[in-house]
Amino acid sequence: MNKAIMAGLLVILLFVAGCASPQDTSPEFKDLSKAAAEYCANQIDTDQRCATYFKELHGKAMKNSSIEHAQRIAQHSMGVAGSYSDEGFNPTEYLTAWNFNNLPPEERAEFYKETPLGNSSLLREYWIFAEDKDIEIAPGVMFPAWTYNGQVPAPTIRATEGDKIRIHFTNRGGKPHTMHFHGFHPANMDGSLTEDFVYPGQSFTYEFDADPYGIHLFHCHSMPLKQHIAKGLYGAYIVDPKNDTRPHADRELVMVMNGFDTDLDGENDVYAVNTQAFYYAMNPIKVEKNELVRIYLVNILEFDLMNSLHIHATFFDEYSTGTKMEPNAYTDIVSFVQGERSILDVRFRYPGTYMFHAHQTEFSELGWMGFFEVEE
Ligand SMILES: [Cu+2]
Repeated sequence: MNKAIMAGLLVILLFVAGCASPQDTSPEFKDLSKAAAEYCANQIDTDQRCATYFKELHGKAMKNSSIEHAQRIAQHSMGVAGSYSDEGFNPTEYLTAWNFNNLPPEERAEFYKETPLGNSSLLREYWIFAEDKDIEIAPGVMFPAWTYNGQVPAPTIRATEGDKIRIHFTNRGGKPHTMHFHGFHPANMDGSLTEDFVYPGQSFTYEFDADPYGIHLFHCHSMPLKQHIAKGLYGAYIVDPKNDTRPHADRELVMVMNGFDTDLDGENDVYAVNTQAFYYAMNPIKVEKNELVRIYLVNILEFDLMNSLHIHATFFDEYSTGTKMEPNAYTDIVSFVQGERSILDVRFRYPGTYMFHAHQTEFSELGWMGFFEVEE
């Protein structure tokens, strides 16, 4: 993905957020969109014509066009295909999907099973497979990924402290893979040494206790490690505390910060939270005013040393690694190295549309930017 194109897309998304009215398919509107896109696509020099065209377009859009329409035209003018395919991975669904709760019961039973253990905890069994699959990382841009269960990030695994986790893992991919979990487990469950590699066609069963409570992650630990992570083999692992004294969360969201190296030069070309560049800019995350939104945030970004999340117009409690009942910070930005993660408790005081993004502006211009839509 060309940087200038994505920068232009960002500008357009910023612009169109907030305008809503009937459609305008007039040639005049199209030309304005095209011109605006052209003059705003240079992220080095600010062209005055960018502001002029957008100002004019803004006025028209407010009167005559819908957000979707302006967005589609602007994206097309810049050579970015209009929208994500409706099939396959859905980042909105991913936010609140754990233990395959997004699947209908019969289908869910193929991948997840709970058995009471008698001591008020559960045996949670998962059926996970590695599979090579092309995934969509920007509108119309496919990436040849290595996945767990055909998606990046992998399905989220969630248990309560003290539960037993058993994972039936099968490698249907083309390289040796493993599942390496952060958390307590015996050495032979670590999935990180050569003897732990699960070769194509083979299976392995991982078993360990859910401990400690917090927000964790899992990823392939096969070699070369950076390739196996960059290709998409990772997911979030949440362990809920047995005795929870934190405020009750009204809404919970899983966010995994990642990126993709599309030209194999060891640098990311597309950045995102939950894989699809600008997805939550096009499809804002709906929350309610004053409710407690709990975000389980994980950074798995390869190649870049740091990543970050900044949320506009609010502050949040940060529970670093989620392993204590008391927050360790009250802030509006967190910065993570790879593998670092936190639970963030956020409330929005005012209704409206608020941006969230990496505060490395390069990352946000290449896709790592979205919106919360706060409703009354
Ligand atoms: Cu692997």
